[in-house]
Amino acid sequence: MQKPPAPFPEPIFVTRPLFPEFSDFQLALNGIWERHWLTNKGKLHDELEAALAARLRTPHLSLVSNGTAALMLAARALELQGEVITTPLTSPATVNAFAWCGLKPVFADVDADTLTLDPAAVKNAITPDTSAIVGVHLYGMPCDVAALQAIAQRNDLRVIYDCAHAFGTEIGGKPIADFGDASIFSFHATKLFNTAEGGAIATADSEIKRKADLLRTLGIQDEVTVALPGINARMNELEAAFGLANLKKLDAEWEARAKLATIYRERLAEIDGLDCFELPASVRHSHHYFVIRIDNERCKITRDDMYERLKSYNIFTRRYFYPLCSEFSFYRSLPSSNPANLPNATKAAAEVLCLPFYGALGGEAAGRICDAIIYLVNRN
Ligand code: T4K
Repeated sequence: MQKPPAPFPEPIFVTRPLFPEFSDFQLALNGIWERHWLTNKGKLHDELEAALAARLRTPHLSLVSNGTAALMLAARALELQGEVITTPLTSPATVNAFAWCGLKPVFADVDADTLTLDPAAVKNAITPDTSAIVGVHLYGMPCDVAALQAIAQRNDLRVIYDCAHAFGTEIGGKPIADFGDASIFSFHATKLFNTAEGGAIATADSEIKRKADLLRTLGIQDEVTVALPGINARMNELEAAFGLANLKKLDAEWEARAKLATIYRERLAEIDGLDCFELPASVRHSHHYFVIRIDNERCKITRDDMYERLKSYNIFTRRYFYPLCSEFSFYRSLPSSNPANLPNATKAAAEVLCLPFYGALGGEAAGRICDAIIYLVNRN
């Protein structure tokens, strides 16, 4: 029997925000002090907006205050009405943002393997009131964009993609923001690329960009014209400075995470009933999360047991996204929330576990996390 591994002396969380070099941030702050300009399309804001549009290879990008606001603004810019079809296996942000815009969420099941919207389930969920499909590229796994686009075209629906986990993802060399009418990103502290709080709307449609830019700043077009009923969803100069400095560290962070992923994959491959969530070879990984699925029947330990017991080693994993959004008290009574309608999402929510995953974790710590996982499986 393997010796029990020693607990980590400090808590190990699912992620740790990427920080820029302090000197780079400080340099950018000097400029803010000199210009005395804090928000409302500052110099750094515009620089970051341009840098991200180039990095994500999208024709138009609007920086905003967070990913949730990006979803709300996208819904408004596309003038959605009635119902939107989406996945229950996502952050509350995805669904709540549309509900805040007065839209009715309709949940469709996910594909059993990709955990993204199942096009057949989407097709079945369409009613005369449907205005859009909202896909989530969950854990950086792209939705079946071709099938969803075909459904949208046939039924005159708009498509929004939630790319919060898919910064830098490519499908067959195409950037992730190439698909749908609009794509939203989150730059929250816990995201691969972060500005502490932040987000963006990317689109190829100049009219959506025009509206998003107005909507993020109260709809104000000029001193005497308020063109749209907008909100305040602006990114400020401090966040933009943090983001510009952080961009310099992004490639190294991605590489470090790729190495951690290899360690996890190699060490955990041997466990019966535990699978690492894999992306197709044609997809460039965002390395946003490292996700395992524990089959509660086949594995010697259940997902929830693993999640609880790892805490005694000071390892704090997360069950993103359990419970499903369809199980929240305020959505539970929707007809589409019936678990019988969502068998794959229900199963996945009981199986997924996100392991600690950030460059500063280091290979040695990832190895020790694997030791703990393997030990817990074998002692059962
Ligand atoms: N769409 C999707 C698919 C999303 O996942 C999200 C956000 C959105 C849209 C909306 O984007 P935003 O409006 O947030 O920009 C976190 C994030 O708050 C949330 O942004 C994210 N999804 C969600 C999946 O995860 P929590 O409640 O799990 O975060 P929290 O505070 O527990 O942080 C996780 C771990 O990170 C902590 O245990 C420790 C570490 N941490 C966190 C922060 C904030 C740090 O070490 N330092 C920090 O500053 O929601």
